[in-house]
Amino acid sequence: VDLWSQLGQAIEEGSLHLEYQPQVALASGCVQSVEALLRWDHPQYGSIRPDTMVRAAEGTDLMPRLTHWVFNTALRQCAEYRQAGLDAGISVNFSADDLQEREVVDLVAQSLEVWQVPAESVTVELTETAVMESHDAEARAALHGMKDLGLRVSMDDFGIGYSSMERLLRMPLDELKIDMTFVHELVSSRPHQRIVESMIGLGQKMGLSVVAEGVEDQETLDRLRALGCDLVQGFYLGRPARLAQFMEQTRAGR
Ligand code: G
Ligand code: G
Ligand code: NA
Ligand code: MN
Repeated sequence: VDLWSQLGQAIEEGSLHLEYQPQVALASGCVQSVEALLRWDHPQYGSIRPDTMVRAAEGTDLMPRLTHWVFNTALRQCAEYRQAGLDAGISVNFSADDLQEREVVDLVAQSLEVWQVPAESVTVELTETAVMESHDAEARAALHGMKDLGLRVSMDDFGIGYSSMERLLRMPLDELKIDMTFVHELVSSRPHQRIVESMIGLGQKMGLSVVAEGVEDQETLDRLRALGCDLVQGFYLGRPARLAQFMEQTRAGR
C-alpha cells in the first residue's frame, strides 16, 4: 500500500483528527496545558499510529503539510476551549524533520496570529532525538525562531535515547518530560524512584518545569507530588479524547 499518498489525501480531505490529553499542575490541580495527539482512523487499516504517519511523511513535502495541519488545528481548538473558559495552554509535538524546514517559524507565527493564542501558552514538544539532531545551524535557527516568538520548548521522552547534559545546557528549553517508562516503575522500584527524583532535581535546578507522563494510578501521583514534580499527565488524570469529549471530561473534573 502507498501509505504516503493516502496520508496526503487524508490531509486534503480532513480525515485526520487530534486528541487532547490534560497536563495538570500538582500545586494547583489545574489543567495547565493540553497535549495534542495526532490520530488517523483509516477506513481499512484501523487506527494508524502517529509515529507511522511521521515516518511515512519524513523526508518528503508531506511532513511540513502534516505539521502545519497539526499545529493550525491544535491552535484553532485551543482557542475554542479557552473561549469556553478553560484557561490552559497547548502542547504540540514536532519531529526532527520539522526543524529542518525553513518556513516552520513563519507557519507557526501565522497560526498564532490567526487564532490569537498567546505564544507563551504554546509549547513545542521535541524528542531527544530531534533535539540531538538540532545540532546543525538550520535546526538551531528554527528553535531560536520559535523561542523568539515566545513559544515554550519541551524535551519529550527525557531519559531514554540520547540524553546528554551538554545538550541540556545548550538547548533553549523550558520543560522536561520524564519518559513514562520511568514513571511506570516509580512505585515498584527503588532505583527507578531515585532516578526520577534525580531527573526532577536536575530539571528544576536548570530552571525547567518538569512533567511526568504516563501516570496511571493514585499511588504514582502521590509519589510524584512527594518528589516535588511540577506537572503530571497520564490515563489517571485523563485519557486522550476528541475535543468535545475532552471539554466535557475537563468540565466534569473541575
Ligand atoms: O499518541 P501516541 O501514544 O500514539 O503517540 C505516539 C508518539 O507519536 C508519541 O511519541 C508522540 O509524541 C508522537 N506524536 C503524536 N502526535 C504527533 C504529532 O502531531 N506530530 C508528531 N511529530 N509526533 C506526534
Ligand atoms: O511520546 P509522547 O509523550 O508524545 O507520547 C504520548 C503517548 O502516550 C500518547 O500516545 C498517549 O496516548 C500515551 N499515553 C498518555 N498517557 C498514558 C498513560 O498513562 N499510560 C500509557 N501507557 N500511555 C499513555
Ligand atoms: Na509528546
Ligand atoms: Mn513522551
